[in-house]
Amino acid sequence: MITLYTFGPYFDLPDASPFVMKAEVLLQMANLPYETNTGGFNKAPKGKLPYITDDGEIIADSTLIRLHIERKYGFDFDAGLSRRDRGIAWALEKMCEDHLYWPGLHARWMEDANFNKGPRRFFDSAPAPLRPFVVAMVRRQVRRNLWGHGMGRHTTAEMDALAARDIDAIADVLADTAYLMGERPCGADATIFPMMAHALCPLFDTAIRTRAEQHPNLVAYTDRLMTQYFPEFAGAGKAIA
Ligand SMILES: N[C@@H](CCC(=O)N[C@@H](CS)C(=O)NCC(=O)O)C(=O)O
Repeated sequence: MITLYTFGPYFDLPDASPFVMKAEVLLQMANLPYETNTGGFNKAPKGKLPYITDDGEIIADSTLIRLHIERKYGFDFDAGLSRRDRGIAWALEKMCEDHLYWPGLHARWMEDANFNKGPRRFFDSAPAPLRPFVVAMVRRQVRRNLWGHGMGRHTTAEMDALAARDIDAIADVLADTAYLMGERPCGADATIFPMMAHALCPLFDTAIRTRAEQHPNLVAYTDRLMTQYFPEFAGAGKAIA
């Protein structure tokens, strides 16, 4: 049995992390039975979620989970795609994970209004006297990560401009198809859909959300895949939009 270690649902989304949602969609796409466990963060081998255990084997990182499924279970997430489309799908996935993700992280963690109604909630179970110190420490670490990546060295306006190009690129490739690369889901949908679900989360006021909302095809795609992979979250959060 596969166990997927998760943060759990937050912000009316299936998980606080788009990478965890990605791993869950990959498992569903490959039709593999799995259970989820929200108690694994402290033992995460790379200090991040998601990771899985599969018959005693530990695989940490959503893309390495994909490679593991491909290797161990012989599942081809991109079956039916040309070499060119496989390349485009992979490149868009990595654009989301290694570029678009960072302005989104900045908007949630560094802008006080978003932080206070969002990530601050992660620390609600910390002992009250320690809580302000833990919050400040983790927020400092996120700021350092943003700086280390490089995205955090830009102004907010510059980050928003870069993120807008990513959003537009996804909307342009998606066009009027059901899934990123056509009428069937491919591996990159497991990433693009969670990233769009997080970008469109009504709880947060961000330029990324505004940009994504300007693309009806992206909104419809996100709603459709939410219904397909996480039906219990379909329509959640819309009331507070
Ligand atoms: N490359 C990793 C990224 C995972 C990731 O960044 N997870 C974040 C949540 S979105 C995390 O666990 N952060 C905790 C931390 O950095 O302390 C993957 O694809 O799994």
